Amino acid sequence: MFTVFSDSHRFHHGTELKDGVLKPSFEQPSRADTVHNRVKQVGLGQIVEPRAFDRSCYVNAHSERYVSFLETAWGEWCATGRTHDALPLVWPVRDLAGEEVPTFIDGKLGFYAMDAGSPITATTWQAVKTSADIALTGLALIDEGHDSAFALCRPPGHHAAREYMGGYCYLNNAAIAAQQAITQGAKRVAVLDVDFHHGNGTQNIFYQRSDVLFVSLHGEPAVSYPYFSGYSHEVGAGVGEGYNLNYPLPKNTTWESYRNALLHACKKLQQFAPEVLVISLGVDTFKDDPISHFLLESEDFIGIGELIASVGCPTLFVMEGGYMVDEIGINAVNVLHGFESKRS
Ligand code: SP5
Ligand code: ZN
Repeated sequence: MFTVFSDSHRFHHGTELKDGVLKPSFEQPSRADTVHNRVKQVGLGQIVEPRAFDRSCYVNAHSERYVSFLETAWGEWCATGRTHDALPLVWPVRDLAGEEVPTFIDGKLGFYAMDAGSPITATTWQAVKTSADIALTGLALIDEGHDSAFALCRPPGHHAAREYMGGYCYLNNAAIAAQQAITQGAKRVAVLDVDFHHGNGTQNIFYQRSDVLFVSLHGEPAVSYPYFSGYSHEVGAGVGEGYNLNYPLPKNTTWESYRNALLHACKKLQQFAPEVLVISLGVDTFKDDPISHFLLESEDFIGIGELIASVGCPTLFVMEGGYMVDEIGINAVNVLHGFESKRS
């Protein structure tokens, strides 16, 4: 399997409020390097650089004004004399839900964010743009006839919605790739999200669409970030009703029940028969992940890949979460090996 990777992810290096203090984010550059090293170590296949894509490829999954915001936010922040990471501190919740976009950067940051988990630094946009281009390059490889590809994206994307960032995410890499497949003529595309966290951004982007099926397995919202989405009654709206499928799972979920849910999800995906399947590949379902509470073992990730292979369509793997443990490389590549074992 081809892997798409770039060192440009190192342009993004954020901070996060932890235990009352700003500290380096769980979403660290070492994450992508750990996965990259594992891909090299096991000889998964050729590693290629991303191609460059036009910003119009990000619009449709996101709004024009949101993409512009990401491009210009740091400059506007600096113009106020600040040099530390830009973070929002006020949000348009419920009756504060303004339709007007503030002109001052502090207001814009809140308008275009769901939480304070996505800091913007001087070079964040370079990393964010390259991460989306990695997913788009992976899709191009599949268009060119490869059965699968691994887009080793960082920063991750699945919490980023049409008009907001959050949860370490800025552009929704998986959604941008899925939308690109549709733009290029695919009639049906599916996104399967196996990150520990609900892919609220991907759900938001495709909620009213029947051409993109979104399926997510994740920690139940009552006790799991992002808390405000991921219930099974969220089934899509309008023509999209029935094309959004959530599998919330309880704390301490082990492989046996995870596997049952994934089997069910894969049957649904097979019935939909997508022309391309995009996997939001988070490995924060691992038992030792520092911010999650499932109990998967490293070998269970092979099983995830085997089940995904059973769907039987061209598959783009897009890297999402998985934090601060050496095993993220082993676990991510185990999924890819499990997949390949059933396909080649
Ligand atoms: C892409 C992805 O996996 N994003 C996850 C965003 C999670 N953000 C919330 C982090 C909360 C950290 N809480 C620390 C608990 C330590 N025991
Ligand atoms: Zn996650």
